[in-house]
Amino acid sequence: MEWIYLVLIAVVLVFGLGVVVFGRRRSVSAPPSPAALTPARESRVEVATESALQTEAEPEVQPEVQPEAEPEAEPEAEPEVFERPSFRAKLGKARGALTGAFLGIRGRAGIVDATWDDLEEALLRADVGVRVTAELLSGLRLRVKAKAITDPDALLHALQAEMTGRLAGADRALRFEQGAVGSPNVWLFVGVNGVGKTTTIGKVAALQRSQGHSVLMAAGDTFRAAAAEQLAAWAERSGSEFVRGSEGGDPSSVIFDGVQRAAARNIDLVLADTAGRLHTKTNLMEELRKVRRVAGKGAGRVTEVFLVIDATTGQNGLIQARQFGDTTDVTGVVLTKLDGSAKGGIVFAIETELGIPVKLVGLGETIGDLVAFDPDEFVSALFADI
Ligand SMILES: Nc1nc2c(ncn2[C@@H]2O[C@H](COP(=O)(O)OP(=O)(O)OP(=O)(O)O)[C@@H](O)[C@H]2O)c(=O)[nH]1
Ligand SMILES: [Mg+2]
Repeated sequence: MEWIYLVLIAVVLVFGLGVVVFGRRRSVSAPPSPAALTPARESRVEVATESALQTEAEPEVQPEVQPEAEPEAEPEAEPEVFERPSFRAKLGKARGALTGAFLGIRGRAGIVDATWDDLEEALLRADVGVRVTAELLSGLRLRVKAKAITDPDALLHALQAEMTGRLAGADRALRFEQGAVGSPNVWLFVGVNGVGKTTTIGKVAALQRSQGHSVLMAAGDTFRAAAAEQLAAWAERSGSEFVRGSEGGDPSSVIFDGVQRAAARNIDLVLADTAGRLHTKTNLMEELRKVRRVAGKGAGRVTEVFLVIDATTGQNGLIQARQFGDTTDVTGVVLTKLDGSAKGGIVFAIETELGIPVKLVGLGETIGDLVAFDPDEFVSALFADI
């Protein structure tokens, strides 16, 4: 009987030992609980979704959990490559205003009184202005009288040369100073409502980015929220950084902040938008004077103040230029919408009467439709159909 007890005890011992060993093996090969990884995954998502533009501070990273979770810089948009539009192709309307008169003049056998009347009317209609028209014609009359010019063809060629000559010699280079690091160039855009300031900033940004400059846009038009959004879309399109303030806020401080941000990030160029305003509104012009002053107070240097003028406005553009020039020390004019205007002659009035160079010309609504003003090409385009 005793041996039966001994056998039973042995069986129980062997079974117990087996259970202990098997249990240990299971606990060694079990996978870690999913909860152990959760914090690492969360920190990654946070870093990846944080926009570099929206935060001042560097996003926090937890190297001991996920050393590879470095914040990835937003890939900068590649500068767009676009074809430069030609004056000749875009100035159909401006040319049309002159072509009819020129063809009438060429159709006559000689230079007669009606020739001078036609010329005068055409130049005034093209917005060349009373003073410049009178000067151009009196010079030509003297040459005809002296028999230096004897036929209508020669007269028109002489007019073309005179017009080109009047625009020669102006310094149209865009002022960009290669300065100390952290001291961006600031280009300010001013003008009356709807002339094309914001659109021009978008086009200028694209051009400057394609030339290798880094650009920040400051939404100094705090008058309407939509204005900042319009500028933000151009910033995204051109791969520029963007700073805005609150609606109704002080435009000077938005632009000042933009300049400081650009300086901190070693950005080369700040393009500052402003709200459109009538040159006759004294308080708004005073606000602009302050914007101009404050823009140069911080780390940046205001190297250009562009007055944007809509070519379809005609002679009123001259009055605008005078007022804005007095208030903000305008350094150059951007003449927009020349593609849709028969009044390109305003270029002559602005340059001759005010001495402000036309530096850029808008030839359409798309990002590539901005060109450096080239007087030869411009005047040739006006005379192209004769
Ligand atoms: N055809 C043509 N249209 C242009 C040109 N430049 C601007 N525009 C158009 O003009 C309109 C007004 O342009 P904006 O850039 O909003 O003008 P703005 O001066 O910023 O206007 P405010 O901010 O309201 O003062 C838009 O429809 C532009 O597409 C140009 O060179 N040619
Ligand atoms: Mg605007």
